[in-house]
Amino acid sequence: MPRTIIVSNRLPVKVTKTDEGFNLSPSEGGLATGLGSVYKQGRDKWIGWPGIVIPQQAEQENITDQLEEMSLVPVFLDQEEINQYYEGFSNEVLWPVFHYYVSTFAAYKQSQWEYYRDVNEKFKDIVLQHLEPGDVIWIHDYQLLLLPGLIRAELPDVSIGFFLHIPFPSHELFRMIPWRYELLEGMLGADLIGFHTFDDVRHFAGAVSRILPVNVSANVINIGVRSVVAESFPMGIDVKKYASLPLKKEVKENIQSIKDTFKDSKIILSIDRLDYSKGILQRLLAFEELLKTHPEYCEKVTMNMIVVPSRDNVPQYAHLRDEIDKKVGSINAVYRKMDWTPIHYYYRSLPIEMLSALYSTADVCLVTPLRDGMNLVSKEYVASRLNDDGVLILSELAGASKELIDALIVNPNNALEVCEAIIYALNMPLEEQQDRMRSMRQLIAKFNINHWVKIFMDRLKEVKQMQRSMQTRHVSAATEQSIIKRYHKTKKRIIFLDYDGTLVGFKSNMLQAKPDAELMDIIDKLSEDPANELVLISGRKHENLDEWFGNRNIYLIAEHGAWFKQQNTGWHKISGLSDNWKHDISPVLETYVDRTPGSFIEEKTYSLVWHYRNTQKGLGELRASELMNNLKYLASDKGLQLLPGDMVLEIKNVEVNKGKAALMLVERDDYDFIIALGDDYTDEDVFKSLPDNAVTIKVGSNVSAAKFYLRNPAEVRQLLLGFVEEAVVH
Ligand code: GDG
Repeated sequence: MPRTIIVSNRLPVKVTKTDEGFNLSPSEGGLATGLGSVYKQGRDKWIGWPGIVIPQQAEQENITDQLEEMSLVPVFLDQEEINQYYEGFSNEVLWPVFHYYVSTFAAYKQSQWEYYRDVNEKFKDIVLQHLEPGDVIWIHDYQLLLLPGLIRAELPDVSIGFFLHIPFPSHELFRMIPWRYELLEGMLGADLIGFHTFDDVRHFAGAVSRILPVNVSANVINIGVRSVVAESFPMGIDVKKYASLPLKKEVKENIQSIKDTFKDSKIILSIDRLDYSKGILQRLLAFEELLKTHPEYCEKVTMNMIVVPSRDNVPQYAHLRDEIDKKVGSINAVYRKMDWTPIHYYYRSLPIEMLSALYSTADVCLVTPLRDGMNLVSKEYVASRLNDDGVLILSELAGASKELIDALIVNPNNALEVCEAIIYALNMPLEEQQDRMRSMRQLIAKFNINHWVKIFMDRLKEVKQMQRSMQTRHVSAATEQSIIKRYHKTKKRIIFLDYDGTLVGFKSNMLQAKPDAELMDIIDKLSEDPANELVLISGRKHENLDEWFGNRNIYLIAEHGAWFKQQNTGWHKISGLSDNWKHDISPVLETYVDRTPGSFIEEKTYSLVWHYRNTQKGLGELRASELMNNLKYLASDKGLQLLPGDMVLEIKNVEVNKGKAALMLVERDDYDFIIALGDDYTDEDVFKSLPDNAVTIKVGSNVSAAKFYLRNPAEVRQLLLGFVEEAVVH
């Protein structure tokens, strides 16, 4: 069993200083509660900050020893690091931007960024000190976005999972952060990146594809040899723990005392960490609305409000606390009766036995964050309802609302809607409460915390295996040498080279992708050797290939095989084909050009191509799939093939096919070395048509029928140079 090394900003325990020494207690917050019971299995370790600044070396050692017994490893941070990395960059920049509070709170300070980077480095050093071969690293949350990349730079093959516990914003917001590239590159150091919801995955993939020059297909991001997968893993809770707590003696006593206190009054529960994203003030407004517009509920309903102190050194949090104090004070002052107080407000952390009693006694749990990655309080409430009664009111902006669809789902900014939901909840018949609660209980029982850990870890293993199988197909130095050796041993060779994406990179204007001097030199050297038949096989127009390569000693195949030109002869096109279909297809394509700025049509002899490389990101892809759908039936009626390529959609006669063209040439002679290199969909026909002993090489890392792959045109050139340069030696 490989060890898992969990890394997060905070350890799951909080260290506090007492007269007798140091005291360790569980820390609050979703991550600590969620993973706290899981990591203790096996020989796993958890690395993180212990929640206290300890300047003395001797005291640090003392704490390290105490933590070691619990398989915990501290990362000590000094006060300035806490101010700048944690309170500054993490909580004044990343937290607000990721929760869509961008204009109000985010301020971009270079020094905070530098501390953020340095503290991530510090975490990296400690992770590396404790790492053993075979360990799997699981990094958590927004404070450590750079850590996966820093570890990857040192250990290219190690398994790294990353999980973001807060929402990932739309790229429009994310790109406002000055260090957007560095942050994304840091995250992409992981092999698997997990989020709570599918919306977060889409936002992340959208940001990566718009901000970094990498290839993203759906939720897979290809960066060189590594494919990184982004996926949603909605986090669950320790359901058994929350379901068994109400049976404990201490909890039962708490339940009784709450019932005695509130007698006939119904209880609405509100529990959060102090945070503006939790919508605490908005919730108070909705409750005030209820008391104002429905006075019949006064004395019949009480709100139990627990706010757990958090980040109160950050000015916005201190301000929020004051605002909550004032609002609670004013509601209580206006509506209080001699023997009834509308809001029982606690600004403190409560022991779990009290928390469980509060969940058990609440008729309604009001969870209305303005943004929340998941929200575990809502799930804990459901898990605590052993009689299947009680009503959960849940914000549609919490990740949990995607799963707990039987809650009363509300918009937290709409005080009237929340107020009506409270009234509906207070009057909900028991049967309806039980129907809703049962289905939510079933769901959270299945998708519990162990399930979450298991599916994340299983998927990480799969991703790593996928990467390793790609790596074994990558032309390594040894494979390259063996291909070169085989090349030199053979006497009659045929070499098929695709052009765009294989010999040269893509350019925004296709005529800019001209062959450079190095490429011409390679081509000339290869074609000088009388043992070689060099074939350039491209989808480009024959006029274009003729202009660039017409006078070279090579065989040219243009427009996917519609045109061909043998050395020292003119161009021929394959006979018996019709292009009458263009009259019907052209007008359709033109409507797409009119609707999509930046796109254009290229006309070839037997094909029409719709190019969308220079259109707005996302729009081109959307239109291309619309166009595919639009032309599906028309194309098959007319014997045409729709070929999606790299930012193009080509419509061509089915008979024209690079595979057929290549096969025709291969069958003309008895070759003892056949090699084909190509990067796109149309080259797959070549790979499939060639005999088994052919060396087929895909350029880029997508799925392919080729035996090997190379990453980019530079690697292709290196291999070809190997053929010609070694010729001198052999
Ligand atoms: C982040 C994301 C995501 C609360 N009061 C007390 C107490 N708690 C515990 C609750 C719960 C946890 O704190 C709060 O978890 P949330 O999920 O509601 O919120 P965040 O701390 O903001 O967590 C969030 C989470 O990460 C996990 O990925 O769901 O969206 O923001 O477990 O029970 N615990 C104790 N006393 C209290 O007074 N002992």
